[in-house]
Amino acid sequence: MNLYFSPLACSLATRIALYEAGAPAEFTQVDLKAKRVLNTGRDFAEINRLMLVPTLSVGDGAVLTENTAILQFIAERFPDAQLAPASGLQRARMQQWLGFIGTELHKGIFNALLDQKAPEGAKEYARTKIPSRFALLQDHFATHEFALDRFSIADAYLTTILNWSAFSGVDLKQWPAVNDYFQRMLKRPSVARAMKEEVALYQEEMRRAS
Ligand SMILES: N[C@@H](CCC(=O)N[C@@H](CS)C(=O)NCC(=O)O)C(=O)O
Repeated sequence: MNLYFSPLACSLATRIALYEAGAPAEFTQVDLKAKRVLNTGRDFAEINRLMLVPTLSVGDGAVLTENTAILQFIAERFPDAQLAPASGLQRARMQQWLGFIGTELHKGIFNALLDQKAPEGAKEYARTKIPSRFALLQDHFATHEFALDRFSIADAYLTTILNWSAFSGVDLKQWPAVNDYFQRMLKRPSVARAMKEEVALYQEEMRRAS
C-alpha cells in the first residue's frame, strides 16, 4: 500500500489508522499547490484525477480515494486492530460518525475556513455552522471517551479535523470536553507519532514555500 498524502491534511487520518494497525505502508508526499508528487515531480492528476489526498494505491494498479472508503478499507484489511465494528448498529453508528466528520465538519466548516481562495462570504457561512456541530461534539464527549466505545477510524478522522482548529481561528477551549478529547487523542502513540512526523514535514513545506 502506498498513501499519497500532504502533511497535516486529512490524509493524516489514514496514516494514524495505518500506525494503529501496524500495517506495512509507503508514504508519498504530494505538493498540493503544484499538484505533483514531491520527490518525482509526477503529475498527481495521473494518479487521482481530482488531485486530492488521501489517495491510496492498494496494489495491482488499484487506487482508492475518499477518506471514508480508505479508512474502512484499512479497518477491514487489518481486523486485529479492531478499528471498526464489523456489523449492525455499531457499524452504522461508525458510518454516521464518518459522514458527520466528512460532511458537517471537514467540508461544511473547515474546508472554507482553510481555503485561501474561499470568499469571505463562504467563510462566514461556514462559521454559522460551528455552534451546533461543536455542541453535538461537546455533548457526546462529556460522557464518552471515544466516538464509539473504543478507538476507531472515526477517532483518527476526527482528531485530524480538530487539529485544524488552531489554523482556522476556532478555539477548542470553548468546548472543554472536545478539547479534552483532542488532547487525549494527541497522547495516543499512533497519533503522537503521526503528528510528530507530519508537523516536521509541514514545517519543511512552509520553509520551501517562503
Ligand atoms: N472528498 C475527499 C476530500 C479530500 C480533501 O478535501 N482533501 C484535501 C486535503 S484535506 C485536498 O486534497 N485538497 C487539495 C485541493 O483541494 O486541491 C475525501 O473525503 O477524501
